[in-house]
Amino acid sequence: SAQEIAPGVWWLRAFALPTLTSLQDGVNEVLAAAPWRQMQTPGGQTMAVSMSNCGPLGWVSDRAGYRYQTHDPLTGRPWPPMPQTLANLACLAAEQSGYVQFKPDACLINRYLPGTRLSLHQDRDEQDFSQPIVSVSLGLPAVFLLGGMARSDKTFRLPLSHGDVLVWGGPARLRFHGVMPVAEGDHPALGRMRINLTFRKAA
Ligand code: MD3
Ligand code: FE
Repeated sequence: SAQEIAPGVWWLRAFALPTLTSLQDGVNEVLAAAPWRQMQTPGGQTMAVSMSNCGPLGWVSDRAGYRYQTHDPLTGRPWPPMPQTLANLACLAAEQSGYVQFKPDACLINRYLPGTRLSLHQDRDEQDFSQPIVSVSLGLPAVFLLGGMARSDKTFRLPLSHGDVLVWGGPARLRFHGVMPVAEGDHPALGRMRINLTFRKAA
């Protein structure tokens, strides 16, 4: 059941568990075509999080900046299609949070090994901020940081578990957020990693 934990932020605990095996199959299929890679920040640093994408658009970062593009820079091919189970889950989670007809065109897949963190940032590379973002957490647990509209605003901690889905829209869409370093562990389904699927309408 969806719970609104802050204006526009919905937490659907264990929402992804019933479809877990088909989600995992979908992710593995994507990774076979578009393998994990660590992108470069515009400043030239290697990002700690490994990434891949599926769907018509994929999020990329390099010396030229952050953007969405139709082709995988690693393989030169279009990003693999978004598996139907992934798209369906994102659409259903958005709907249960009051965001009707969410049709993501981009799914960023993030991999966190123990010790990996994601520093506080805003998601602002998309065209239409009236569209929500849906995030699915799999594997090792993580503490998610939810800030405000300014980087200096106080942050709240959300403990995210395997199968949890978060939906961010409306007044929450441009809030700062990040992920604390993932603790060491060995998850029964995914081993020593956390995977996050982030569904967005980029164009
Ligand atoms: C809160 N990924 O890839 S997704 C990202 O767990 C990213 O990998 C995180 O932040 C991860 O950009 C969390 C959840 C998320 C996405 C957008 C948000 C949280 C958000 C926008 C506003 C507030
Ligand atoms: Fe983000």
